[in-house]
Parts: sequence; C-alpha cells; structure tokens
Amino acid sequence: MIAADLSRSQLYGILDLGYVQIQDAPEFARALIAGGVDLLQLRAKNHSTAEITRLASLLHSITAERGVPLIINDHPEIARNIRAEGVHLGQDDLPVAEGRTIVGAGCAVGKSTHSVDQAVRAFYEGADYIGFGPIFATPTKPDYSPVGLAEIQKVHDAVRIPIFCIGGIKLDNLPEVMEAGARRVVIVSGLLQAKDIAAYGRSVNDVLNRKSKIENNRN
Ligand code: TZP
Ligand code: MG
Repeated sequence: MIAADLSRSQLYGILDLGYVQIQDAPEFARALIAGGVDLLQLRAKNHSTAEITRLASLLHSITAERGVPLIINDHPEIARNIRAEGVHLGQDDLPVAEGRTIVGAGCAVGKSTHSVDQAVRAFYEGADYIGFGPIFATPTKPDYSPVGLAEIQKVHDAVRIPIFCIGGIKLDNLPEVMEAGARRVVIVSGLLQAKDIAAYGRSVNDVLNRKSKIENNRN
C-alpha cells in the first residue's frame, strides 16, 4: 500500500470477529465497503491461524475488487501469505521493523498507541500510520483507560504520520472528536451493530467530509 492511500483515508472499518460470526464476515465486509470505509481490517482474537488465513483470503478477493486496502491484525505472516495491503500491530506484538521484514516492502505496517508518548515512539519506529485511543471507554477494548478528547490535538502536533482516532467513536460523538482535532477515525461497534451498516457508514462519511471541506477552505 502506498502512503497516498493512507493519507486519503478518513474512515477505517474493522471486521471484528468479536461482533461478527465468521460465516457472516463477507456480507459485513461488503456492507462496510458500501458504507465507504477507506480501509478494512480483519481482527480475529479467538480463531486459529488456519481459519483467519482462509477468511482473510476470501475477504481480500472482495476488498481488492473494490480497491479497498485490507489490513490484517496481529498476524504479519498471514498478511504476507495472502498479499494483504497491511498489517496492524499492537504494543505487545512484534516491533514495526520486524513486522516489516516479514510482510515486505509495499505492505503498510500500522501500530496501536494509547498515549502521545507511544505515538511518538511508533513514529520513530517507522510505523506507516497509528491508531490512537481509546478516545472513549469501549467494550471492544475493555481493559484500557480512555485517553480523552484533549489528547487528540496533542498527538496531531507531535506526530506526522496518519493518525486514526479510535475507541467508543459513534456517529453521535463524531462531531466532537473532529472538533477536538481528529482527521481520521476507526469505528468498530458503531458500524458493526448498526441496523443498516452502509447507511451508517455514509452518514459518518458526511460528517468527515464536512470537516475536510472546512479545512480545505482554510488552506
Ligand atoms: N483499540 C483501541 S480502542 C479499540 C481498539 C481495537 C476498539 C474500538 O472499538 P469501538 O467499538 O469502535 O469502540
Ligand atoms: Mg495485536
């Protein structure tokens, strides 16, 4: 994946198998893409490598056809084997450089960060993008304290790679997240639990696009 794909991306969707039955994943992926996610991650915390590989490969045929980069959480070998566009690593996973050695050039390496300090370290580690949060408390990542809205501007002042704010972000609190300085967001349960995922995604994109229009007019 090239840097331009990331810098154009505003909405990052995650197909989290904590919310979606594995057999329903392709249908959810199609709905997320119809809703306008710019990036799609597969996050499967409790499945075997074989199951994740099989699903990742199937999802990749769906995302590739629609030009949406697929990012694999936790598993650089799977990302490499199915030729995904990226891998996403957490604080307890391999360092970015080791992940990059496995996935090879052209595959993005993202990292989860939970403080401005971790964000700065991820930047110097060479991450292509970071997730930053949880902004709000969230059942999707229950053991983490929220960083709060005030850190959003600080992390944007500190780090010059794409920053995706994550954690407890929904359509109704999105305006305040953007007001606090966010440019890109990850939404997991908000999208996956929406009655109409595609419509929800389009509404999220409307809010995101309003903000980018305002910014473009300022420059
Ligand atoms: N990392 C930080 S918060 C989070 C992850 C994976 C979960 C975000 O999920 P949700 O449902 O959008 O709060
Ligand atoms: Mg991980």
